Amino acid sequence: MKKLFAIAAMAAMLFACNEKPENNNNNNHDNDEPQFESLITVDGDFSDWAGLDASKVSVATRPDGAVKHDGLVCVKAYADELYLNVYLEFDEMVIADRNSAPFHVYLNADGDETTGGGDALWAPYCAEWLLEGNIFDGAGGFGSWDPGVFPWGGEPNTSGWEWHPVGVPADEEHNWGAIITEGNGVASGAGAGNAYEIQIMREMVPATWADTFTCGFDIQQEWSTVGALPILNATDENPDGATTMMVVTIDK
Ligand SMILES: [Ca+2]
Ligand SMILES: [Ca+2]
Repeated sequence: MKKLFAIAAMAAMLFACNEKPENNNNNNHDNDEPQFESLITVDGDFSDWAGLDASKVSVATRPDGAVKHDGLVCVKAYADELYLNVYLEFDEMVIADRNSAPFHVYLNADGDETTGGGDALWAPYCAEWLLEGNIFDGAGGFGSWDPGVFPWGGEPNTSGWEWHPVGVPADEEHNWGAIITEGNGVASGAGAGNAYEIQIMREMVPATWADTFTCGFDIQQEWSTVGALPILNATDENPDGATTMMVVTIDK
């Protein structure tokens, strides 16, 4: 009888042991589901950008001649299934202070020109979101750009610094208007030389994302814009070189 009990107990144990691998198999099935891998890796090695289908990459370059905010030389944007990837080159003569260089991404994420507002550099003013972070680490080296997220709280189609939820003051108590503060994993970045790459996880920005959206980029020193793209040459009629934002279509 004892023996029989022992056999039954062993059988139960075996059954229990068998259950585990089965569960693991189930987990493995979950893991077998195709996981998205971006063609861009945030590592400060920019050779991956050369491998992209150029027809799917949006590019803005600083024009020759007089440019009011000439600190950005080139910006590329590539939106894949998950991310908005951004590559930028800055002018080291302009971005001389590596302690603080806020980089902004203005997003007309919904692609709707009747919503949002924005910066006077890009018309129409229709960005619903602003991402703000520093590309440097505050100690002279590159850091990982992990921006705060600010919603447009001003009147539609107006410009100014109205980056806060409607009715919420943009003061220290309210994180200066950010609904997600810097350092919460919205994006990551890495740099080398005078170039930098960024990967923004789109679903971390609580936006309505259109398949085709527009964006503008600026970089600052001492909290003043010194570089912007897209931008046109400065003229008497258009001293800021204001233009339209960059058009990006998600590569699905
Ligand atoms: Ca890379
Ligand atoms: Ca909009």
